[in-house]
Amino acid sequence: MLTIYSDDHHLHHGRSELMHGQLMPCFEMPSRADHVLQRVKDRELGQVRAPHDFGLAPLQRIHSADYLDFLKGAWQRWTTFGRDGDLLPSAWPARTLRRVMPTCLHGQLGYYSFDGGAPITAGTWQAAYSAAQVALTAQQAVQQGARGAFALCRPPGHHAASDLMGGYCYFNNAAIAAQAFIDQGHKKIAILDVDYHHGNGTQSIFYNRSDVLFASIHGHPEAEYPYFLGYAEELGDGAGAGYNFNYPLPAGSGWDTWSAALEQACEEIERYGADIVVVSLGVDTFKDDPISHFKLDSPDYLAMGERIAKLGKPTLFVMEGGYAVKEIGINAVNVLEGFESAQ
Ligand code: 6XA
Ligand code: ZN
Repeated sequence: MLTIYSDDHHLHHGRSELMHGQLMPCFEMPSRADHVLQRVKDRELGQVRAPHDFGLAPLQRIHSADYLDFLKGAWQRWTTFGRDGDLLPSAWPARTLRRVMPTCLHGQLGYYSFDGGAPITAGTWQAAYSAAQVALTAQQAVQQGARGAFALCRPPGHHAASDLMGGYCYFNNAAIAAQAFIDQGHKKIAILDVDYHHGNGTQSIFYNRSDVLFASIHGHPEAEYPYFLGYAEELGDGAGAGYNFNYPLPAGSGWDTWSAALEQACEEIERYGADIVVVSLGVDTFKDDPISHFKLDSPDYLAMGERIAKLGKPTLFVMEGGYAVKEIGINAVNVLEGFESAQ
């Protein structure tokens, strides 16, 4: 399987995030993608290629122009304050407040975020831009006939909404790729999100649409980030009614519980009759993940890939979360090898 990868992800390295009442080093770090790349090479999964540059137009299909402008200029504005730490928001337009657009940097940052988990650093724009191009280049390979392709994206994307960053995400790489398939003539795309966390950004982007089905298996939002979306009763709205499927599972879920949810998600995708499947591939479902609470083990990821292959559709894998850095490569590449083995 072809892998698309850009070294530009090293330009984004957030210093700290708030966890357990303390500022801790960010779990989302460059070595994550480095380990996945190393495993791709060690296992000789296939060629590794750099992305093409498709420009901003495909990003503008998903993200608002004002959000893109803000993100592009935020670091430059921050440096005019003489600061060099990460740029992080501290207030958001939650209930009782108005969704007005302040003129100052911090007010605008709160407007364009839903949490304090997406630090902006000097290289964030370039890294996130390149990650989107990685997704688009892998999308092009599938569009041109590949059975599968792997977009080794970092930073990840599935929490990013049309004009919101959060949860380590800036651009929704999977959504940008799904939209590119639609713009290139496909009628039905299924996004299968297997990351431990609900892909709230992806759900929100396609919630009113029937041309992109979204199915997500994740830690129950009653107890897990992102808390405020990802419940089973969220089934889509308007034209999108009946095209959104959430499978929230309790902490401690292992392969038996998880694979039963995968079976249900796959049956919905089969019923839908998707032309293409886009997999939001997070491996933070792993038993030793430091921020998550499922119990999948490394061989389970082979079985995951095999089940996805049984859908029999051209498939684009887009890297999302996974923080057990030592095993992230094994687990992510196991999904791809499981997919490849089930011809
Ligand atoms: C809260 C946890 C963010 C989770 C990010 C993630 N800071 N999403 O892995 O898939
Ligand atoms: Zn995650």
